[in-house]
Amino acid sequence: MTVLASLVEGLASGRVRVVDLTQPLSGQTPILQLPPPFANTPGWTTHEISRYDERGPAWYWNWFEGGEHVGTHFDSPNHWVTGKDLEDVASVPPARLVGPAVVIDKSAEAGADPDYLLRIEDVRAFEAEHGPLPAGCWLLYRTGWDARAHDAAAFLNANETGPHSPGIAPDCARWLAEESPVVGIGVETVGTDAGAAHSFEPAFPCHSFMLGAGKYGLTQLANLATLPPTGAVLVVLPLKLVNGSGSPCRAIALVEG
Ligand code: 23J
Ligand code: MN
Repeated sequence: MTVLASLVEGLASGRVRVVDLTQPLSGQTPILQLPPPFANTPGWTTHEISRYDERGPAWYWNWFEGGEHVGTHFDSPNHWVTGKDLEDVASVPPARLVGPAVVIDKSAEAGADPDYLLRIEDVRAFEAEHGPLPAGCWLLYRTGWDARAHDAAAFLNANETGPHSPGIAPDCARWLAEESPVVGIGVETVGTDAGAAHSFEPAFPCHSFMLGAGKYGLTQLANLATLPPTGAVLVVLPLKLVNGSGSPCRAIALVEG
């Protein structure tokens, strides 16, 4: 049997499940809030064209406007100055959009400390238990933040000192970008960097190192709790926006068993 025939059989028999990792996209979708003096992205807005009415008696359709970095979305290398001469979102090779996923669960740590930062030793401990990170893998970082995604205030978790949400320590971001086989990092939070990452050295280290290395980001994921630590296959499909810096996307995982 061919590999794809086995996959089709697995899908038909239910031995391969398809898990939706995507948050719903609407005017309620929480959006990133950068501190002044930086410009912020607009959120998502849908406008009705017709709905079985005089504007179009037999059809319903909408048009929409919104930022490239809204909701569950993909960051391409040209999003950051460190990757400005690298791929735009339309140029990302499709083979990089399908690959093995590993899920590192730090939801207990992030539940106790909303500023929790993933460390190199966390990734090393994961590898000691589950084996080395596979070539071309997507590292999916579970923090439990998806439980807050329906509530913008809880999701952004800002107080007088700014937003507090988990992220990746600068040296870990550099190591993942420059020394690990990871092609992308997926998170449950509004961005791949911690809420407090504007104050890190360098600022926004995950964006800076990962996109500068020609790698990718993926945000606002759902349902990571249902994935195994290893063995899932991620499929992420950003729109092919010419010269785009990213795109809202659908992300799914194929899971066996
Ligand atoms: C621009 C500046 C800072 C950040 C971001 C964008 C994102 O999180 C994003 O969606 O790429 S932290
Ligand atoms: Mn982004």
